[in-house]
Amino acid sequence: MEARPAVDDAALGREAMAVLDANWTGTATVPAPGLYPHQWSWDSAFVSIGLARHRPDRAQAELAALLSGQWATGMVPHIVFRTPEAYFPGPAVWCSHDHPAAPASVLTSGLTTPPLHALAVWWLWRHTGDAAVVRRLYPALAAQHAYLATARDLGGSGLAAIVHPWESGMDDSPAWDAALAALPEIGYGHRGPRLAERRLDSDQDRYVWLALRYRDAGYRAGYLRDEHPFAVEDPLFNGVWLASCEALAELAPVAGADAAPHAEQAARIRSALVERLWDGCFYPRDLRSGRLVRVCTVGAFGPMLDPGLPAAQLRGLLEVLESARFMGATGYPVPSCEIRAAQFDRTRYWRGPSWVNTNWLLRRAAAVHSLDHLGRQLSAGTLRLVRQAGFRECFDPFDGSGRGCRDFSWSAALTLDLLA
Ligand code: 9WN
Repeated sequence: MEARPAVDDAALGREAMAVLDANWTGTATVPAPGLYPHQWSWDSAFVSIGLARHRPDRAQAELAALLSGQWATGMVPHIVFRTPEAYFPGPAVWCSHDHPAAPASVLTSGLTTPPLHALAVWWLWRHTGDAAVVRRLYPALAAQHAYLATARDLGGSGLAAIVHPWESGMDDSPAWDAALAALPEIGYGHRGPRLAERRLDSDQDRYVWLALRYRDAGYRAGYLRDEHPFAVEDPLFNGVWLASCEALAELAPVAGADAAPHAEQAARIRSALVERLWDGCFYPRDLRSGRLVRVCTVGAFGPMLDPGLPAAQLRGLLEVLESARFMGATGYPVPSCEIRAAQFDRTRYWRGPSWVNTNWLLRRAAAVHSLDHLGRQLSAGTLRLVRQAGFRECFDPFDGSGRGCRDFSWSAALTLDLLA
């Protein structure tokens, strides 16, 4: 594993800030130079969380820039194209400029991503007390949640469905293998610049095919409900949404709005999670096959962000998390897939490696449940990863070596938060 000279907290913080400064375009922060040259949605939420205590002005600008890409439907896109740099799939694939609901001023993708944004605004408000930020951003957040509650409640259960693996934020997770395998064989030969370890070419073809089908259907909610072949209720996506609904319930009065609809939405998501996705662990539900996808990934712990998670589920999740299936067997927190699963692969992105953002979400979950020991373990283990290997995209959960790209924004931003 690469050796880095020992750095103290102050130096690590300065290094993290330097990465974020280098990745700042003047309008937004790109996830990493080269590989991800535009603005990604949940990346920006994590960046803003990390900057909240240090550069609240930039944290606010980051979120406002992202929300300028919001569609009239309320959908917040997973990519807002910020630079002329090539990326596949770029604007020509999404054709947002042709869609009446897309913003005229900026090009975007047509998919969404885990809705962490209300939690990020709440975080900023909590650390700055700045009510003006809340008043400015609240309407966009409320519209985003209304979109999820209507256009994305494809199962009619109160949960939002993702319609593409990219919407999960965990694009090559084994959780999507079966749903992707059920799609027709596609031989596009569409090849973007990708790291070899990222994903199989056949998967990349299916990702592109799914995106094009949705685009060609005019990004219509009715098409998603009746025809789109990929529709999954995911515990991470919905756990994040629940936490954001709770955040919006607190923010609403600050913006002069009613908290009750957000609290009611949170309660609906909470009971649907338990009724539909719980079976000893939270599993995604594939709405097309009607079945739970029984592979336990780090996404299973998303509902732990909810302070109201029932005690039985909290106990069950903690048992799984601390067992040899996850934290009990690896030197570093938290593998993205349980290590006893046949699909576990310590070298491949969301199929095994540890990520700073999911570690941070779990640390937040530990804080909301007053699990101080777990919180300290997660912070210390995550800081050990970045101290040893730098602000890499992800890390080998056994030996802590870095994987994916370098100078990755959310690894740097959340380090700032963990150091605070
Ligand atoms: C597709 C930008 C994004 C993250 C996702 C991560 C990866 C893209 C990719 O990078 O996804 O959107 O090319 O695989 O999986 O979580 O938002 O950092």
